[in-house]
Amino acid sequence: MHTLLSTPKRDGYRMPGEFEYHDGCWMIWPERTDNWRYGAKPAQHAFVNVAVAISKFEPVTMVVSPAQYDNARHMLPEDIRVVEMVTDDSWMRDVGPTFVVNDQTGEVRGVDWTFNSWGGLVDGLYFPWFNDDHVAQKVCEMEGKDRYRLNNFVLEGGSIHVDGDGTVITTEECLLSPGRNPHLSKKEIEDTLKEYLHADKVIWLKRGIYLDETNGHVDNICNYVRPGEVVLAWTDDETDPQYEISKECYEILSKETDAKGRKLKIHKLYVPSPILITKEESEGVDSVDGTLPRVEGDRLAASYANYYTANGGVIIPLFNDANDEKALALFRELYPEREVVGVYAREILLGGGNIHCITQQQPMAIPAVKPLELVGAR
Ligand code: KQY
Repeated sequence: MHTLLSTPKRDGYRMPGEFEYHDGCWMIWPERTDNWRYGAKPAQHAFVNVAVAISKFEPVTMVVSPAQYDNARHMLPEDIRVVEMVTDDSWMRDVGPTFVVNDQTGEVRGVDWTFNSWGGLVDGLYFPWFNDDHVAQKVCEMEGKDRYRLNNFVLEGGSIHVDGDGTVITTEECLLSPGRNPHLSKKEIEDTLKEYLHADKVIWLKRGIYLDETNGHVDNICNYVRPGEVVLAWTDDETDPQYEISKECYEILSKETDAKGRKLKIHKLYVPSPILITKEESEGVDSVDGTLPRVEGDRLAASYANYYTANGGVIIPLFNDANDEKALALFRELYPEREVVGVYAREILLGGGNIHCITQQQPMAIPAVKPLELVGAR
């Protein structure tokens, strides 16, 4: 594994859309008891369900601490690879590498952004986070992938979505937040995204889901189904603060064109009714100074947009809500070529994210040039 000083754009690498073909999916085992209730056992069952659902479509690797190795190995089926690594929590979307591909040579590399626990000492969610900041490098090393490391640019994978065709969608709430890159202007942030994801256009939404503790990650409010087509978390309830946020996003998206000049087709994806933390759920979490507390009655940032697109399948969070069926029906319509699988995800939501946040795809690059031609060219 080499650390490269150039950029993916200069080297001909791009971040593919999640809907493109994957080599596999990475996850991290939950265990910290100040975020996951009751010794993280209910969350571990939920993570197993997600891993098993994804493993029907592509290989899954679960990263596990040495202390949890035996337990995780026992709870996970043997076709899920379990590897030891020390982490601070279990959000592979945000701490793992953003993989980029070279469509000519079929090579894959990792982008290793700086991770600071969603806002560092300004409004980060736990301290310290240095084990998490090493995860991308360790994954690249395990996979033998070269990496681009950005020491002066904080970003989490959940704060960007791409269409693989030149367009990035993100939110101002997150990328312009004071805890991430206050030394950079909006233009400098946009230029960095373009350079490291190989994009030509950034679409800026203002805000993410109401009360999202990540400062409004885009992956909880919007997702690409395919180039030119997105789902947007939605409510018709004008008394819900989510209404104004979703309406604002809709207005931005409907006026925009993407990098290829296409108007976007926007599908409204109704959020579940407000989900509040119960007394029992709150009491199951250890109180630790410096970690975001889980308080009874607090509203969780629930959204069906936080789903994972796998080879041949989509894995959707369910909440036992009246809108679960509506969401599943929309996904079946939008993904006729994939199997739609719902996983009950309240436990993941209680930790502050959802299925998309706990997964990271490793794309497969399909070379346009045959290997022998490459050898001949050297
Ligand atoms: O939304 C995500 N991508 C991660 C959520 C992290 C919450 C930490 N408590």
